[in-house]
Amino acid sequence: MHIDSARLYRSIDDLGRIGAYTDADSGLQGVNRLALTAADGEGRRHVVARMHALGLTVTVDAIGNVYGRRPGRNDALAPVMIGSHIDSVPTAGRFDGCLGVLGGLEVIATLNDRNLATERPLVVAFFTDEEGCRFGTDMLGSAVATGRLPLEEAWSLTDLGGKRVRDELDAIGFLGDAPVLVAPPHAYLECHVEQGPILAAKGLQIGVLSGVQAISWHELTIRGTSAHAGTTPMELRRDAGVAAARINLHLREMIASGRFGEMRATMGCIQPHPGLVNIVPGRVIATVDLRNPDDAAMGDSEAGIIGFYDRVAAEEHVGITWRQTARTPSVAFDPDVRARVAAAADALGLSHAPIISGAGHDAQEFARICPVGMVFVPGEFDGISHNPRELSTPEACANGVDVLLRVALGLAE
Ligand code: HGY
Ligand code: MN
Ligand code: MN
Repeated sequence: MHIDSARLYRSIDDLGRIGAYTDADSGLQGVNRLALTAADGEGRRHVVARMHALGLTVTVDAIGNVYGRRPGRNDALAPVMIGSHIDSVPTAGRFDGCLGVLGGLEVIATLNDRNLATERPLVVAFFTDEEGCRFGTDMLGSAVATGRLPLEEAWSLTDLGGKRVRDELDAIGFLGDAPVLVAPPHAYLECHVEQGPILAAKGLQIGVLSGVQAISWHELTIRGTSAHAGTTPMELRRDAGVAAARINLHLREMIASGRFGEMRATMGCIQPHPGLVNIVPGRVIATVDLRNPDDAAMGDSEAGIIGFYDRVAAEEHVGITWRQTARTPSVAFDPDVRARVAAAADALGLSHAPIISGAGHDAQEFARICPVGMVFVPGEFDGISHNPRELSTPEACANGVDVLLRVALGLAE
């Protein structure tokens, strides 16, 4: 039994048209469905309509997570859940997250086509603000659903414009009333594009996830003194821009030192104020994104960069305050479900290998409350992602969702 590859890819293209934009840098058509914007709301309604068309019973919870349920022969049993996200970064392609949600719907459509019932119920879900880049913390909806973040705390998060999660949920009509703590599914499955170069480089069709690396996000406020670029002697400056630049370069030096394992670091946001050519920036908002597959090395890298904040503050005569906006440890996925994913790939004659995810996923939140398995599919152009060039072929997507179908059926019987 195979899914309908053309139908799957059409559904990816259809959703990808919602929030579409022409990317100024590349000229490519990208996707911007930033969490809880009007475009996200439109994308959500599009997917909910597909859930209804597939006969699913849809519930929306108080953080805007959406669950589409297909009853099982024994409907009292815990369901097999297939989930991911459909919110995107502002410069996205059409696969990140969407492949997992639309792949889940394709699994349902394939079973409906054959009028096949399963012992356990099946649930296809998408979670609020997986990306985290608007309100500051990633896997927001799934973290609330699995009890890591309290609902009130999630509701009160604000974006850089001061808009609150709760108000934005209400504005797009997804401030649901279902309770947020999800009953632990029998298992949780997620199919996702790899978003990196490993599978393609090795000519592999499927990645069998062993887990996800640790993530740590800091938001820094660096305060100096805005001053005249021409008249202010260098020794009198308190330049917040130089302080941010030194921190950014120090991250590179830490990685080059080899003392922090496979550390990755990114200063994705560097917002100078007033940000004009002839004024020394008096304030900079900057973010630090640390990733590491090893929790001890992550801890060492956090201590190292925090110590450097103090050193730069002293040497550049600026004030640096920072807050931890996201922090998740490395997560290992369930060995039995991993074995099922590998066995499904074998049964389908698909080449596969274990892989650790470089990106965070909703699956890692569910790993605290139930067995979890993830399936990766390779991407083109070194698997580039968070970029409109993101592309996985129809065949690659169908392979991943075929594996998803087999594993879901095996778990649901
Ligand atoms: O940042 C991440 O790893 C994911 O894209 N939210
Ligand atoms: Mn994703
Ligand atoms: Mn992403």
